[in-house]
Amino acid sequence: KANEGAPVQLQGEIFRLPLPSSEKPSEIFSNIVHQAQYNPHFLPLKFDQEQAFYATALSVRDQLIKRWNETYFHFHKNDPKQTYYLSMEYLQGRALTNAIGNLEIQGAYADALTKLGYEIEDIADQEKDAALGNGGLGRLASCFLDSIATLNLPAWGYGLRYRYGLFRQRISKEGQEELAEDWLEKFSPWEVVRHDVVYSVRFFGHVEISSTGSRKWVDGEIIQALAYDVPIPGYKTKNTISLRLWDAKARAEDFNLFEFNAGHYESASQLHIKAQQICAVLYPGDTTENGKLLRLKQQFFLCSASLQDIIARFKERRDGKGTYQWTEFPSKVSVQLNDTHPTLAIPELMRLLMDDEGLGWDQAWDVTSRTVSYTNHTVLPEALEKWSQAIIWKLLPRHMEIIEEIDKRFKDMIRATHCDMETKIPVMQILDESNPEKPIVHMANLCVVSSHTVNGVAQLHSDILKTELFVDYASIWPGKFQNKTNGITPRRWLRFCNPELSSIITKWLKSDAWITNLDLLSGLRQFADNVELHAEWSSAKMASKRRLAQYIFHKTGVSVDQNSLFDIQIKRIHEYKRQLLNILGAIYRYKKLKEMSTEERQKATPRTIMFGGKAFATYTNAKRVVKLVNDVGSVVNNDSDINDYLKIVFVPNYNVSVAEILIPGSELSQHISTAGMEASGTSNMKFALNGCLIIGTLDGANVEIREEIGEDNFFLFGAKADNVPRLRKERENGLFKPDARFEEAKHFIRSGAFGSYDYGPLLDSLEGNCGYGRGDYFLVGHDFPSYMDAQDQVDEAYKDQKRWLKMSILSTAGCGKFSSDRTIAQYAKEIWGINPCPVP
Ligand code: B1H
Repeated sequence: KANEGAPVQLQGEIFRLPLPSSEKPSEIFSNIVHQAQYNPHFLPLKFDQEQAFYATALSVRDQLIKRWNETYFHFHKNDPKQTYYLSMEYLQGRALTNAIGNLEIQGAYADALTKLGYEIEDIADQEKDAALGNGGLGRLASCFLDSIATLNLPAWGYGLRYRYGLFRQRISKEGQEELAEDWLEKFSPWEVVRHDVVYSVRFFGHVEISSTGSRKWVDGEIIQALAYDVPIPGYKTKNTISLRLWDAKARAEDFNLFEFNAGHYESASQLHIKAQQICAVLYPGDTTENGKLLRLKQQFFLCSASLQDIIARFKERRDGKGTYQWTEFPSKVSVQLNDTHPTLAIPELMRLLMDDEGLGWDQAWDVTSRTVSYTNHTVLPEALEKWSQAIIWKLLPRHMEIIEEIDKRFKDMIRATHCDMETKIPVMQILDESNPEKPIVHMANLCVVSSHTVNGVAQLHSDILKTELFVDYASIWPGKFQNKTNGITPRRWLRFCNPELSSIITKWLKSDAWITNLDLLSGLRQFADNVELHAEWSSAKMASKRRLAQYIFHKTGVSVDQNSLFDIQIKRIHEYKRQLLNILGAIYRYKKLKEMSTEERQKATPRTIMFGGKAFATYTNAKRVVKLVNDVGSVVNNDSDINDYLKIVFVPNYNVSVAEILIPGSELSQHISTAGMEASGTSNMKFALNGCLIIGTLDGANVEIREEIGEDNFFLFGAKADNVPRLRKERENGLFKPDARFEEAKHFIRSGAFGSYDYGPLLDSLEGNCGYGRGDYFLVGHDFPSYMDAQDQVDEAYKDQKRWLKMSILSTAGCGKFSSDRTIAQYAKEIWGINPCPVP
């Protein structure tokens, strides 16, 4: 009665009230002006490109938030099963062009900015990359989010909000230098802090056992996880999902005011300092014990905060009969582990279910193992995580108990039901005590035992998982293993980064439906010989090459010939990726060009060989490769005899936005890892999609790309994965006869042709007895001759531009399979069991 006549209690409904539309071109201009005036992050004295970027981004954000709220409500109302993607890395890159592209308001924003006196490209160029990832694994997570939103799937991403993302690379005389990348220097216009989404995450402490025998983890340190949400818009849909990034902060009660006022500032705010460390950097160096502990804290922080959030949301859900039973959890929730980095989600979910919710072991295990699935991204032994049991006992005592119990029950199960496998227990068990000094936990084993599904990221890689790395598990659980070949989002990696080529494709296919149905690209095959298409295709490529040449000149001062073949290798610097093979080939090319007569030289195909990529700060041989490429470049690029035929460029600070310039301008790209070592690769897909030809080994997704685009359109070389172990053995037994060209290239470096730096240790890794990191473990010497032969074929093919253009068109035409839309649709159907839930 008292409330009669009072306004309707709006509660959450407020977010659904109609707003004045700001999507009309005429209103975008005033919205940007509004943001500049009412969201004043800067003094009102100037409105230059940077201010214009922030005002524009905030105006786009308003539109995203509107769609976002609708998506929340829609999911809430429909209550579908949801997937939560847990990843320590997301390589988002820039968001502005992507957001206005996905919302299809590119033209309206361009017009509004023109009115303000700006070009939209210059404004977009102001944005800093969000580089919360190292490489392919993090970029894959970001492509997946784009596809999840576009396919209207009910799924969220969870990650960490690192203060400093992947380091900024500077190239000096010494080689690579690393600098902190301050992506939050001003602020990020895309994130929304959720002050009402906060969870306590415990570290250290001990396990208390009650009189009834129940266990509880108590004491230790409590750090709070605070949610920052980043909206992820789908393409041509209202659906806008969330990437929830956790930041760490200490509680006010842990600030000791008394101590502080006594002048003991550090001890007064100890926990605040510790909280700041957790999300300070992506991948803190883990050569020290302290570094290892911090990395483990990061992993647990992500897992604990995300699972508490997932459980809180599950408890809010209702069907017709009221709240759900715990047994229904796996039919409402799926959790995907992006590699083993979030493995602790497994014991954390067990702990929350048993110790907080009161479930027994069997029930908790049933729920957990039907909820969690695991993607493996590498078979490299050094990347398979092994944590010392001691450090887990110290940081997470209750979780270590749970891991022990999982291991014990797994072994009991083998003995009881697979007694033929008993001898395999030592390699299958989760806890490994073979070195009594340092017992360890095998995270991948814990994942395989606890997940309902395990997948690899390309067919060859998934086969290797089933027949080698996880062969024994596959014999007891053959149905557990799947393949999900990686993909890339065609929006960012073709439509937005290469608008010229996109328009041509749309024109010839008479529709832009390929943007969400990439298989339609196969329709280009019928025009592969069409001279008109050739002319358009080549002029689009020239435009992108011109833009790339300008970028290179601006960043490095090297002027490159726009008519030369643009040959690119961009990826993390790693011995297995064999940038060393590429530069040795380039050195040999240089030496031969030097030795030629002027007439002979004039017959050569001019090339610009570009490298880009970061070396992990403590990976010495990788850093030597960076230095070598730069030293070779300095000599070659200043040699007037051969300048018209060869340039070698190291593009500094390779990241997502640099890739968006390099890939459209590429004609040849190198994916030349030792066979069996690159799980998939995803840049290979981006290059091929943009009409770039590939020189590569039969490794990772190269195998499937070659199948799709046709073997005539792929420059293949090198050992096959099956033969690699035998070739290593042969090498060890002194049966390897190096090619003369290989020896010549190495001698040339040793002769000091590229300066006085001591490349001895780098070259020594190619000599001697074979073993990891020595004796040419990566088979550079074995593959060198076939690599050089394939490079000769490239030079010949490029001389026939008609043939080259045809191959280029067929590359693009064959890339339908490599859309992350296809990958995600398969995950949704075959692993997650979720269905589209489009906002009307
Ligand atoms: C991939 C990683 C990775 N595989 C450890 N594994 C890391 C391992 O910070 N760490 O400790 C970070 C990343 N990254 C890559 O995943 C594969 O090498 C690529 O071949 C693959 O395309 C990509 C996505 O599946």
